[in-house]
Amino acid sequence: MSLETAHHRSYSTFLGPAASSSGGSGANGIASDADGNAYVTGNAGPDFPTVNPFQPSAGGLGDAFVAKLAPDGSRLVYSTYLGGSSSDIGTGIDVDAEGSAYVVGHTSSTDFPTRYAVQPVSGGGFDLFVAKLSPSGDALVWSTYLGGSNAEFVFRKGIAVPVRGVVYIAGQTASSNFPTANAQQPAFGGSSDAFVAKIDETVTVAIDIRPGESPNSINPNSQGKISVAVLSSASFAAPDAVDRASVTFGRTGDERSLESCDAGVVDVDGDGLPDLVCRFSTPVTAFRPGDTEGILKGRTLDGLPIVGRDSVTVVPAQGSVATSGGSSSTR
Ligand SMILES: [Ca+2]
Ligand SMILES: [Ca+2]
Ligand SMILES: [Ca+2]
Repeated sequence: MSLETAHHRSYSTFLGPAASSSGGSGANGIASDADGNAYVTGNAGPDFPTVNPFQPSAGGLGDAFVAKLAPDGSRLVYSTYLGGSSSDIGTGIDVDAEGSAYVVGHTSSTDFPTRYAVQPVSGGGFDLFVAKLSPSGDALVWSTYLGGSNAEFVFRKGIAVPVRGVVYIAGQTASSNFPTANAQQPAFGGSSDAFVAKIDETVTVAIDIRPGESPNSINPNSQGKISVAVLSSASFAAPDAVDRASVTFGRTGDERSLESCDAGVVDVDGDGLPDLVCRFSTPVTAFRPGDTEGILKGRTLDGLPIVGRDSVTVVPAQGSVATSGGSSSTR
């Protein structure tokens, strides 16, 4: 039977090491984008072919692979290993409108590659991994463990990405301490349970409004500027990671109030890690009496959304204005 006829342009191809290599490969999950590219994940055998890879060689014992095939099947757009020194198996994959692949699987590696991780360290035994690759396959956008002290597995697809940066995961856990949040069933049922998790890729950063001051007083009638520091942590170097031009700040976080960010670096909280300090136009931040929180939003240089929150005290405080005369508001 031919897979190519006058009406159907199709393909069928092997994907794996060249002949005479030892060990086997297998695919477990597949997705496709609007252009007809196919995205595949599974377990890579030794000598798995790589093209423009994020990880060009195996981390050790069996790794996962992620591969993108061109629409006609004749070419690998990219193909990369993904894994650490122990066993890593990719089981499910989905893709967003920009062509970024999101992969889920399970790993017993304690050195699985992580970045901007929700859970940077394995819970023990097998854990899930969830990872996002750049559209060209040569960068890990983010990657995290997800699991407790016993075994977590994902079988079959186990992943859905309805929109960029929002990932749903389903699988199986034997861990009574599986990490939960906003759980409809907070307690482990015993033996093994199913689980469902949603991951939002927005990176939460620590910020300090008016560094060195407390409380963080803001006078909305001021024509001045408000300084805000984006604080670094061991896994987030704010001066290097933040796209300075992207930063917005104010009562909702969407206010385009940016005046400037420091080119140099300063350690505002004295933890030895240089922080990023930016200044914002007070009128544009739109703070009002009664506001208790300032929100900063932006992106990392590789396009991940960031958000940070800190308390504010708006002066004059609520209740001390517009109390005379009993007149109603004009709006
Ligand atoms: Ca491995
Ligand atoms: Ca585990
Ligand atoms: Ca610091």
